Amino acid sequence: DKSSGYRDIQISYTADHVLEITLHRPEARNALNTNLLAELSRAFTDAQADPDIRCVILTGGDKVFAAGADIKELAAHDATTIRDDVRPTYWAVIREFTKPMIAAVNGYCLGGGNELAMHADVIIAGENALFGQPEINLGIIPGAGGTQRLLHAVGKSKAMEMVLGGTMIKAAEAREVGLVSTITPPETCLETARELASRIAAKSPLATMAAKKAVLQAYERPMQEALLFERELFAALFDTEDMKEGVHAFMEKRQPTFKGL
Ligand code: CO8
Repeated sequence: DKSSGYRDIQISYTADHVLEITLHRPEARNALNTNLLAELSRAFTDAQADPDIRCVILTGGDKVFAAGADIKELAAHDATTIRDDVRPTYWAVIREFTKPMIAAVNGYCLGGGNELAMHADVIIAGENALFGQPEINLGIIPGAGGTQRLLHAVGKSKAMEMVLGGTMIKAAEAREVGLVSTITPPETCLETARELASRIAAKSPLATMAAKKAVLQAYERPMQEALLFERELFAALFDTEDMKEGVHAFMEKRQPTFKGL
C-alpha cells in the first residue's frame, strides 16, 4: 500500500488522478525535520513514477502550513555538517517533480515552509495565512531557494523587506504582490485547491507537464532561448494522441478524454 509507512506526512489518493499530501507534525507546527523531508521526497518520487497521478496538492491542514525548518535540528549543525547535510537531496526531488503541484496554505507559512510552498506551481491561501522568511531572526538566511523564488514571486523590494526584516505578510497582501493566486475563507482553502487540481487532472498530462516545464524555463534561461524551448515543447505535443483527442472533441462538441499518450 503506497499510502502507508509515513509518520510525518499523510497521503491520500482521490478518484480523479489527484494525490493529496498533508504535512503532519502538529506538535511542531509542521516544522520540516529531516524525516518529514525524506518522506516528502519518497512521496514525490512515487507520484512522479505513477502514471495515474496527474496533479499533487500539498497542504498542512486547517491550522498551519509549516513553521519552517526544524530549528531544534538546525541547532546541532555547524558550517561543515550543514554543507554535507542530506536535506538538499530531498528538496531536489520536490524541485524536479514535473507534474503540476498546488499548495493549499492555512496559517503560518514560514521559512522552509514558505520555500516549500513556493516549490508549488500555484499557491491557494486561506485568509488566515501568514507568509514570511524569518531566518534572519535566527542569524541565518533562507537556504532552500527562498531568496530566489521570493524575488521572482513578489519583486525585489517586498522580497528584501521580508528577507532582511523578517516581516510577515498576510494572505491579502500575499495575493496583491503575486505570491498567492487566490485567497479563500480558511474552511474552503483545501476545497478550492481540490477544484483546481481536478480541473488540471482532467487535461492532457503531457500538455500540463510541458506547460509547467515551459513556464519554469523563465527561471533558467534568457528570453530568446526560453522561447525556442517553448516552441519545441509546443511542436512535440502535435504528435500526441491527446492533441488529436482534444482537437476532435472540440470539433465534435464533446468533452475530451485524455490518456497521456
Ligand atoms: N522548528 C522546531 N520546532 C518548532 C518550530 C520550528 N521551526 N516552530 C514551532 N515549533 C515548535 C515549538 O518549539 C513548540 O514546541 P513545544 O510545544 O515543544 O515548545 C511548538 O512547535 C509550538 O510552537 P509555539 O508555541 O511557538 O506556537 P505559536 O503558535 O505560539 O507560534 C510560530 C507559532 C509563530 C510558527 C512560532 O512557533 C515560530 O516563530 N516558529 C519558528 C519560525 C521560524 O523561525 N522558522 C524559520 C526556521 S529556519 C528555516 O526555515 C531555514 C530553512 C532552510 C532550509 C535549508 C534546508 C537544508
